[in-house]
Amino acid sequence: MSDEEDIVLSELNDDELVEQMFDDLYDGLKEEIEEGVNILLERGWTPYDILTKALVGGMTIVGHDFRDGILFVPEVLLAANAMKGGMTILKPLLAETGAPRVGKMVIGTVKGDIHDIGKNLVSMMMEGAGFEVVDIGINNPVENYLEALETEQPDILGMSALLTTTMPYMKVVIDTLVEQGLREDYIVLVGGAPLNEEFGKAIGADAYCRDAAVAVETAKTFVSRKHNQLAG
Ligand code: B1M
Repeated sequence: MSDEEDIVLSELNDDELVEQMFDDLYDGLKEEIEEGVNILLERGWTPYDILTKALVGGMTIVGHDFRDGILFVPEVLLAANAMKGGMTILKPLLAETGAPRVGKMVIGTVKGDIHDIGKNLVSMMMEGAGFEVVDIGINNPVENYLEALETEQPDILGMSALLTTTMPYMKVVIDTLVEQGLREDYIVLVGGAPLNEEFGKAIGADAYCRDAAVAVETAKTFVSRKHNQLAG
């Protein structure tokens, strides 16, 4: 008999439950993750803490083992799917802050890249902080960004890339904005695990954002600066 079968999530204390959620995320158990999220919510955890401590914490372990060749793509996909299950529950709650709309952002993962968990997290956190977010998804060629910017007229363009092979495409997008005389119309924020501040500067972005929380803070700073400039 395996111990696993006997585990009743609601009987675990908070620390044990989070540990168990790490295991369940690792094993791609979506229903268990959803149950764990709901239990933590019932226990008064904030959606933000559940997201960062239980889900992102678990995904970090998955990331390490993927890097080290212990997990493979199918397992990682299952883990990502389980994480999405939890995020679906948290998303409306994170957005429910009642904060006034502070700005608008178009965000998408660049061409050749299908990673979207980080981007989705940034979107959720931005919404939670009162931003309107238009998510144009994954694998976006420059045309998609231009179209969305034209239609949506956001304050911010956000781009995400998780591969060293796709991150240079961010420069293609920024260079095209420059060519078309549009660069100064938008605050350009970039993020993704392989990027760093130097890269952000080198490609002409306004800022590199290490994580979703930094993205929110950076977006707020730049938008209020822009509004002050317009007012002044
Ligand atoms: Co991919 N993958 N993957 N993968 N994958 C990485 C990125 C990798 C580092 C794994 C590894 O080898 N250690 C590696 C890249 C190596 C490199 O480029 N140097 C890699 C590889 C190689 C690949 C494939 C090529 C594997 C293959 O097929 N052989 C392939 C590529 C597919 C493609 O895109 N064309 C591939 C596929 C996949 C899956 C489909 C299986 C799955 C993606 C599922 C999905 O996204 N729906 C997947 C996953 C899950 C990962 C890891 C394990 C986890 C990524 C993740 O979701 N992290 C990843 C390893 C790792 O990063 N540790 C890996 C959690 C997320 C919350 O963090 O995305 O960094 P992150 O986002 C953060 C910040 O970076 C920042 O805020 C977020 C929240 O805090 N941020 C932004 C991100 N975007 C932002 C945008 C902003 C601001 C902040 O704009 C304003």
